[in-house]
Amino acid sequence: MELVPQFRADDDVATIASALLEQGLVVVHRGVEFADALTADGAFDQILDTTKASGGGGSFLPSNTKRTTALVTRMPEQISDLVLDALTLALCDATIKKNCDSYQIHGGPGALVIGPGAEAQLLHTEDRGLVRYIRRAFQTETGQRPDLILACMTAISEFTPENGGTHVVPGSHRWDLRREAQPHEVVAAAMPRGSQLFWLGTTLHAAGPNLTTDVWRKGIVTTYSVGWVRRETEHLNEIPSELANELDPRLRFMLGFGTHGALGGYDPRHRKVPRAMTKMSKL
Ligand SMILES: O=C(O)CCC(=O)C(=O)O
Repeated sequence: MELVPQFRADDDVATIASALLEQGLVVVHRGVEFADALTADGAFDQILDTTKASGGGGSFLPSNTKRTTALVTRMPEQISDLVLDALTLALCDATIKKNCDSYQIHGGPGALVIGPGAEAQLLHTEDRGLVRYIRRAFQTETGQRPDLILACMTAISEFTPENGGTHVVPGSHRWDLRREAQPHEVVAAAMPRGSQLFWLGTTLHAAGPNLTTDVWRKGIVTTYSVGWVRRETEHLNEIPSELANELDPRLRFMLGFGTHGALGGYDPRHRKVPRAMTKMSKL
């Protein structure tokens, strides 16, 4: 098995899922058409053109990074297809569904674009925002953490070790949080436009350095989480009710317009809210 297991979209989903659970990450090659469908109308590039680069100076993001989360609002049709993609949902089913009734969109979908000169980001895990509270509330240590998050990076441009291709640490998803990766354990996940990198919420990863002088590494990142944790991106604040009403009901539900068991209810007599779903099973 390669360090970063590689698959094609028509490979057996169960095989892809078992490599994801075993190594903590996989790359799935989907062909350039997959990215073309997301960018053909020019909306994505327009969003990038109007987004200022930021980061650096000791912040979480590397310098010269363009990042924006509000893609559902700005390119809803393409994002709906991306987020509800059957293979992606099958991988959510195989990883985080066992720990919830239904999963949700945790962070993004957002553009994550690394510009020339950006330095390497510090390795981190996607569950870092949750695990500190789990540890505090349950007074447990973090040797083995449950699968609560699945992340997906779609390559809108080619990802290479030179232009900021995501750094990943295969196998780190089962490490204790205190273990630091050694340089020889870190791999740059190279992939062509249209491919997708999936990693578990417990897998160490980071944006790689962009050593080029003129290449922008462009990606769209979406994270999914079990439906009972607080989302990293609060879509209810970001998405206007009129747009929410037009969205695919499954997408609307996964953005938080619905409940998870007894969680997330409200009294609909007092405010006109988007057509919220009470149960995913009704969709
Ligand atoms: O841009 C990347 O490749 C990964 C970035 C990342 O993990 C983050 O900003 O949280």
